[in-house]
Amino acid sequence: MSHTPDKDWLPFHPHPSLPEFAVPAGAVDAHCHVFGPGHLFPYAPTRKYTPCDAPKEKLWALREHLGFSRSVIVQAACHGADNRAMVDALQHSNGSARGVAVVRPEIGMAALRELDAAGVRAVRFNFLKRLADALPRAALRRVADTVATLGWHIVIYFEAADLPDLYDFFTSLPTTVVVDHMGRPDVGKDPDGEEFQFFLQLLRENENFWSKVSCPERLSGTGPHGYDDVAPFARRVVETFPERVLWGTDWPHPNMKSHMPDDGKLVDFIPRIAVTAELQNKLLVDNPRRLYWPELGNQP
Ligand code: 0GY
Repeated sequence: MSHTPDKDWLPFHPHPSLPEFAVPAGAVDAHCHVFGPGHLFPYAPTRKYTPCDAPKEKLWALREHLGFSRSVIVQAACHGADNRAMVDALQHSNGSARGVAVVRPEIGMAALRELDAAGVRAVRFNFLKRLADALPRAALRRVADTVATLGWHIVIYFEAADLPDLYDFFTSLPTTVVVDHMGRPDVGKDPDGEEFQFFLQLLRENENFWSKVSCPERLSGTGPHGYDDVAPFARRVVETFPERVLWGTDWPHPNMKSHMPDDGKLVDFIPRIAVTAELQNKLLVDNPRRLYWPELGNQP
């Protein structure tokens, strides 16, 4: 074993159920990760957690089991800015996966173009201190300006309590901006309350902002697999911004402590937040294709 996972690390579900909800043809899992394997792609020395390996072969098997066609692989914090595991997965995906990278501010254009050729279409800015040390905003701003020239977008991960401080920085970004997991609302609060309304304002007033409506398992206080407290928040975002929402499994569910979700049951949560076939199609097919595979047009 090239590494020892954290003592309280929960491994991904070994045998997820078959979902009852059949996702539409061409569905995209727009938020998932690969970890290692550590003996091929070592975890970053600066990492804040050490996971169990979750290699690309397991990701492809899960995707098929759940009925999805494509994946967007988000560079995981445990690999720092070493994107090799993610890029290797993209390069073995036959064009069926795109990537979101984490980069150092000093990265040059040649390295960015290599990532682009592999299928990377975005960078992620992570503001969760338990996952990564945030870079100064001036450095992030330089990265943003550079990746904008490649037509990439920016994925941001933050918690609701930090949005007031980050709002002006976010709205100054020059690209499409995708918010992870609805900006991690406190779902014990009222969706009509100040905190979530502020998040909705971010999307309403900035048409370049999108949201992933993923991760009920992370946000829920009421727990699996109903996630009843998350449903009204996610449904509100899907119905208010149907053209700017994405969904992902978040497999292999890093840093879950309360429970490890059954991925089949996560898929069964989708019709509770996107309640019509039209909304499901936008969420799972049209929107992610527009962002990650625009060149496909109307091809299957
Ligand atoms: C997620 C959430 C988490 C982890 C990461 O890069 C990561 O390690 O994103 C988390 O711990 O909340 O989106 O996977």
